[in-house]
Amino acid sequence: MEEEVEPFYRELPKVELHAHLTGSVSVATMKQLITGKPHLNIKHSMTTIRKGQQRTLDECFEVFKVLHQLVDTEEDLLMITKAVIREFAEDGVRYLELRSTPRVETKTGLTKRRYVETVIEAIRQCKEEDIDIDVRFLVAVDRRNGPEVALETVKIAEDYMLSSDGIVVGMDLSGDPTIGHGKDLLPALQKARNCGLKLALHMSEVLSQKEESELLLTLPPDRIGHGTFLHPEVGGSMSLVHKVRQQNIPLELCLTSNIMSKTVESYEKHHFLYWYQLGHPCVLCTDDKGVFSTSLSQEYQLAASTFGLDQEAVWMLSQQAINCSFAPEAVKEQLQQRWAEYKSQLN
Ligand code: 6MZ
Repeated sequence: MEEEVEPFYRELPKVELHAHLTGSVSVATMKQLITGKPHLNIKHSMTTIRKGQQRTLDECFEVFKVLHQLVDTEEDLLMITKAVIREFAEDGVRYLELRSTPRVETKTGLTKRRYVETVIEAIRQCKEEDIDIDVRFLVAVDRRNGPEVALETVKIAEDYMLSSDGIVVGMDLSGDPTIGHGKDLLPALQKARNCGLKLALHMSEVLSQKEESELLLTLPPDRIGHGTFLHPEVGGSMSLVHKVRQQNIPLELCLTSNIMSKTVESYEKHHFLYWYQLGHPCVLCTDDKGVFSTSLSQEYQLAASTFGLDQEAVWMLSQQAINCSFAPEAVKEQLQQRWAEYKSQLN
């Protein structure tokens, strides 16, 4: 799959803003984990959806359960995080925001705080190893776990935002969109916002989330994940579109993920086009590069071939993502410079 990507897309410097850690684990790393835990009896076909295959969103969430069984110690977590970061860097990603849900594994003694510390440690080690990528961490709330766990997660995120030298920058709201309601999570998200954490929220990933999206937009979030059903052509509303546009909230768009999990019918019908034509900030992302067998350079190539974008438009799409990131201003400026240098070599 990787060799199908043209060098231009691989060499293009890229920003990845929507990547779930466990879903980003590659086939190679997964093989290593499966081999190391034969007693779990997990087959590789249970962890990845191959090109051309599709699953329902429900089935995708079953895949995550299998993956969580495979990653249940600090050592596993450190190993997968470093591998994922290395792979993104090899794919030309120069700035990455990884998101992950802190988990407890009683059998191995993994706690939520050790989980967050281990991810931070992996990010630090990659920096020490001079891997050419700036990595930040968004602590994720799984909506399935309800308001109390959400509040607990916000507290954890707040503590590490203050002690991680800028590595923890925000929070994500994710998980099965058909379970729970955003209104119950609003107090926790409000609290996160008030203490300075940035918010990247999954919104309108399925049609039934219309009312919830209205509510979440009152926060407002700093970025929207997917936003598949926001616009009226697919059952959303102009009111939602207006609110998103008025507040200029960037959308994180994951083409392959949406096709493979059957929330979008085809690449041609992806809502990227709707928002892109409005001139609204759209950021191409992978979502779960391991589960959906993709890479960020592949997503750029797919967007270019599907929507007829030339190299200049592709470069602009990737450059625009810098300003949608939660990086400090000084980092954004450095990235802008790097992108400009790359462009001057292109011409
Ligand atoms: C919503 C998703 C997702 O947190 O263990 N996740 N949530 N929609 C999606 N679209 C396909 N893909 C992944 O990574 C896995 C977790 O990320 C969320 C789910 O909560 C999943 O359990 P971590 O690193």
